[in-house]
Amino acid sequence: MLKELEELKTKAVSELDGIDNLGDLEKWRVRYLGRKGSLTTVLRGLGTLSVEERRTVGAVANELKATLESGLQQKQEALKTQNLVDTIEQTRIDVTLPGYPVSIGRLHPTTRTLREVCSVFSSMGFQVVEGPEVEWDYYNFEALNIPQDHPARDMWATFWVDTEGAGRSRLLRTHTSPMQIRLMEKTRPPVRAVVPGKVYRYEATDATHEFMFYQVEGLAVDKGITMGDLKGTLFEFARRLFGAERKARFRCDYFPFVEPGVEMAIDCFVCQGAGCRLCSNTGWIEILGAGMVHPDVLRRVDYDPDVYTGFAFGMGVERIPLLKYGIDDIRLFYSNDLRFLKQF
Ligand code: YSA
Repeated sequence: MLKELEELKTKAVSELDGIDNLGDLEKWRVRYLGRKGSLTTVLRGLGTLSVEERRTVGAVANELKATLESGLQQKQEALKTQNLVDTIEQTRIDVTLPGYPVSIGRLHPTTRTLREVCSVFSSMGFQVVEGPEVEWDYYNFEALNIPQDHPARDMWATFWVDTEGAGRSRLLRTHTSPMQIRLMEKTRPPVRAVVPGKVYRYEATDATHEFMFYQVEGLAVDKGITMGDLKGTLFEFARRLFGAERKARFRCDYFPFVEPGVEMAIDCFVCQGAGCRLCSNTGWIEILGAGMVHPDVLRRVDYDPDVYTGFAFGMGVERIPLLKYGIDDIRLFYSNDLRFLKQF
């Protein structure tokens, strides 16, 4: 029996030495010290021995039990400490590593241009106001001398929101000019304002045309305002935005709400005026329509055209970065291609 205990000790201690995880340690405990474990079975069998044998074998068996229990406890503590060290190792952060770069956002080229345009006009004494994108037929057309069935409506074929009948239908505004009426209805002269905002047109898109784009409307009404003021203001604007070396051109144009009407164009940056695909072989890119506010428009808002005169203009905002940065397709602005947008 003593020999059996000696062998059991050798085996148990050597197995315990080789254990490197808590799962195996538990199995070891059950194998030797559990209810049906090897040592427990020996201890239970002591009753069958003679008194003399029981004394000797009992003492050795109890000593072995104490040895195994203390070995178990030491191993448990060692493995727990090792586990903790492993966890710390695995979750350790190297604070000396470089951090992830934070990508910095930037303003969309249209937003930058809008701010630039508004700041030039602010410096000339114009206030900046905004208006609704869903507009009444009355403000978008009727009040601007474009009644139902007027051919000028054709060039602004558009997105209707609802159609309740003459003057009471609503649409996505086709230009920012309705704000001329809204402004004059609310204020008495002198008026000097610019209106940035989105406009919408049912348009076949190409390199210079989008179906949604931005305009900045300008309006100045006072006593004694002339065509010379309009030209001076817009040429100064072009000089500040494009630089003195770029050419600006004024030409007659027709808009029902001005008399006379003009368009302003800047020489094409791609072909320097020689003619190319971007400028439709004209050498010029139109950036705005303008003119002297029509007397009927002034009368409609209760301004006396014999006392007050005014000029107005409406410019295409995307055409400005097109000309300034040499972008050859307006559709790039809203196609959300980061390779394009990150250049600004
Ligand atoms: C005219 C006289 C005034 O007293 C006041 C305003 C105006 C402008 C008028 N309301 C208007 O919208 N004229 S426009 O149709 O010729 O557009 C003005 C400018 O918007 C154009 O010169 C062009 O630069 C830009 N534009 C027009 N259609 C566009 C466009 N830009 C991008 N995509 C389109 N589809």
